[in-house]
Amino acid sequence: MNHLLETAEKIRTMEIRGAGRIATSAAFALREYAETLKAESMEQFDSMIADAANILIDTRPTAVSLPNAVRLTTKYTASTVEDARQEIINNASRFIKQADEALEKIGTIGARRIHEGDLIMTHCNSHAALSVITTAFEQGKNISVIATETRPRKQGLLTIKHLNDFGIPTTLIVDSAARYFMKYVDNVIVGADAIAVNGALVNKIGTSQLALAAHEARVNFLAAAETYKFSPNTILGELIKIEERSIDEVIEPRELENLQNVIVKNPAFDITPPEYIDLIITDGGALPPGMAYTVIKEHLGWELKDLV
Ligand code: RI2
Repeated sequence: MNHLLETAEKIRTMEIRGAGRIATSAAFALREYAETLKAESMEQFDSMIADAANILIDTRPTAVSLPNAVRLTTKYTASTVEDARQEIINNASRFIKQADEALEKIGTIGARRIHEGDLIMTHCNSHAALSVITTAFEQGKNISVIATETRPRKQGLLTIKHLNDFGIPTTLIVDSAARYFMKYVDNVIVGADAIAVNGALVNKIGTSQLALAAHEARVNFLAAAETYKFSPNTILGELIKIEERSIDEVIEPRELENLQNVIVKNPAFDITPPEYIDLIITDGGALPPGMAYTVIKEHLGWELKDLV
């Protein structure tokens, strides 16, 4: 249980972050937990696994990759502890392998949308979006990138480091400069924390402003998202919860001391409507947002009857 609790804490504090990484580290933690868990009966096993699943799911509310990974990993049909244990181990290993392969497929598919000389704008730090960019670059396309800083946690700095290591010419800008530069951009590519059944994209706060600016400037707006980031529960009409993080990420508490009339808000994500999204690059293909239901049904295998 220790490793699982440690993983949960690292996800909560964002030491482990990025919707994909959160999901695979949860699968790793559950695999290790299942390997060592001691249960006297199937009932005890069921409840221990359910508790572990909930601990992980409760760490961050928005990235649907997390509950999807946990559900796929902890789905077992066996009726003995040993068989169920093995099923979980196999599920976790399969999920981790498929997640790795998905990033590669997204890179290959997405790179076809990138052309020689393109200037790409990206936001935050998405391994899926970066897979598209670095794959296109490694194919010999002469591209460059504008990366937004991404306040408040400045994940843009991780992105510029990653791009620099590949040798990709990169410009760092503050978030508020996105529209100023949009007229020079050929493609905006961002990642996804969740995609709703209507094709709406939930991603790092500020994404929807980029989408709006891209729409206005007639610039392509692409999201890169593994199929396990689509949200089955939105079929039930559930809304994706937007995480509100501590205001300490935005401002030093002492700077607020004498400002009795001021409050600070720190939503971590926003929602981009499907009308502003040209394509979602998934491991199942480059799809228009309107195909979200098909992804949930065919790739995740969940239909309304499985959910209610
Ligand atoms: P990958 C991140 O969330 C960002 O919003 C990023 O776009 C998204 O996850 C997807 O990242 P956070 O964990 O899975 O930084 O593509 O809050 O790496």
